[in-house]
Amino acid sequence: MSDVQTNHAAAAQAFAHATLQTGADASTLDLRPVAGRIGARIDGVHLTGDIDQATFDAIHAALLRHKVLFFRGQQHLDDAAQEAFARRFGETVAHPTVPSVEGGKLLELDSQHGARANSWHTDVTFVDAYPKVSILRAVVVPPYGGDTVWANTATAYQNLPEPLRALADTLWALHTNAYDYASSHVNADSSQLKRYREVFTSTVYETEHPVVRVHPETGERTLVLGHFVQRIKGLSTQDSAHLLQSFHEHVTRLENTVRWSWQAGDVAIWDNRATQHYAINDYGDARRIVRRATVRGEVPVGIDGRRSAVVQGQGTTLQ
Ligand SMILES: O=C(O)CCC(=O)C(=O)O
Ligand SMILES: [Fe+2]
Repeated sequence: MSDVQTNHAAAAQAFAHATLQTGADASTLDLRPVAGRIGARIDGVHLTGDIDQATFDAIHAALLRHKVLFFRGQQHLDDAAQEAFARRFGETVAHPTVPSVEGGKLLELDSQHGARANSWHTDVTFVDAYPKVSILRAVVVPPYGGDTVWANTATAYQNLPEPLRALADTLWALHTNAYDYASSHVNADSSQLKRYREVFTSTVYETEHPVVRVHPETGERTLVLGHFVQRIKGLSTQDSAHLLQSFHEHVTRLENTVRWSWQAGDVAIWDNRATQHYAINDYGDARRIVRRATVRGEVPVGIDGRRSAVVQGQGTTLQ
């Protein structure tokens, strides 16, 4: 079987599993894939906190299958309604260090405050039970640029050459919010970014995760990496950096990604246990504002059954 066939077989299996779990059928949605391995657009759905259960279940099943879903024209959502919809997936959580938008738990990323997430990451992996689902709403969109790209960390794992996959299965990595901004951000010394970093790291968190986790809903294996990784345990800094770079190149191969060009009122929902993302910083001084709701996740479990462990900072109870 070719790699592509293997992918599709695995995705179909995961989907069958998800369908079984939720009793939903994503085929009831007006859904079209946006790229080959990740991402689908859904039309004809009005997202609200009280969306009917069958539609919600279909969205949930589609999310597990496609990893990121895009909805246009959701201008009716305000902060409270965005959070109410997010609560359908579980308990919403505030960011551990960045203050929320007043009155709720949403995280705002405003380009004028230095919040430009132009580095590959999975959200909040410096805590143990990092978010399972993130829901992002475009509030202000620049006249050009500012797209976001997502990568599928399940297909990235499946498509690793066998020896690298076997190695990944054995590895653990230390994640921290006090990561190396300079290595991942151009102009990291701008005073604005420095201020943002000060807030972001006001409490330092460190957590050890398996490099490969078993997805609690689909049973798929996914890679747990991205810019919060400080190093792979048991390796020298140099060996760790080389190996991380190899995995990173597999995760971010263009064939393994989907890119979304935002319009105001768009909503993107991603399975944060099976993706990484990157917000492209190519819009100069133009304003770009997005708001994110996050849903509490599960403590990752590696393929040997071991769970992630907090090294520093609060664990699951206070994220
Ligand atoms: O600005 C974006 O498009 C994504 C920002 C981000 O990383 C996030 O919302 O988690
Ligand atoms: Fe993010």
